[in-house]
Amino acid sequence: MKNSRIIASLDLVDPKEILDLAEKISGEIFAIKINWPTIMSCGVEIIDHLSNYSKVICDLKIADIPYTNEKIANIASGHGAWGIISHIFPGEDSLKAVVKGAMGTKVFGVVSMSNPDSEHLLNGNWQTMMRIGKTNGIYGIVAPANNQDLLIKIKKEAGNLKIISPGSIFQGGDPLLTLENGADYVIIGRGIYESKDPVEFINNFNELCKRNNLLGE
Ligand code: BMP
Repeated sequence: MKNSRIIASLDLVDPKEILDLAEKISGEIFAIKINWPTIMSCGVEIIDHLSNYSKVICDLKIADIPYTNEKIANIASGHGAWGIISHIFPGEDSLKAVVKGAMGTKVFGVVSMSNPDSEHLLNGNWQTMMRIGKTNGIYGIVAPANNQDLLIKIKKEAGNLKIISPGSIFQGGDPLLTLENGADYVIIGRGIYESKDPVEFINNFNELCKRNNLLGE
């Protein structure tokens, strides 16, 4: 579905299972996100294979020195990633290297996280990280679906940056409210792949978005 607001986080480790599910849902979502468990279990080629079905966002949360960051981003881009998620906290030099290595693949920067203890270290610095992101060519940011107060504040200052939000359902967030409060896309993992019928779950959520005038362009 061209205008779906769902990014399906397929954090599965069996290549057949992930490709079968990707085939079933690809027409009804915006993109698929994969993370380290999938890439480490299935190999980096899983990015190429999934790209046959959908846009693929590689959630690598890159957080290293510039030299290493550039290489990581470049490998993901070379395998067809549509998007890459990077940390911003290591600093401007490190983020610049991600954007350079990404070669046009869209970079999403983490400005806050959904795990409760991210309040202690990371989340308080979201404004600085967002400023660094904006001035270094990122396409979007990651902000939590289970912390609506923070999401609303982040939305007010996000400008053109797309907001993608994890933390719904299994982490307590409400995906519809997350879109209402300004996220462009909700990232949903276990809520989809652990549901009895992932296709039905996705169709129902797309329908709910439609009824609430929340379908994207
Ligand atoms: P789930 O819907 O099953 O909780 O999955 C959420 C996904 O989003 C996981 O891949 C997780 O690593 C990722 N994520 C998150 O949950 N919170 C964040 O702040 C950033 C993430 O990338």
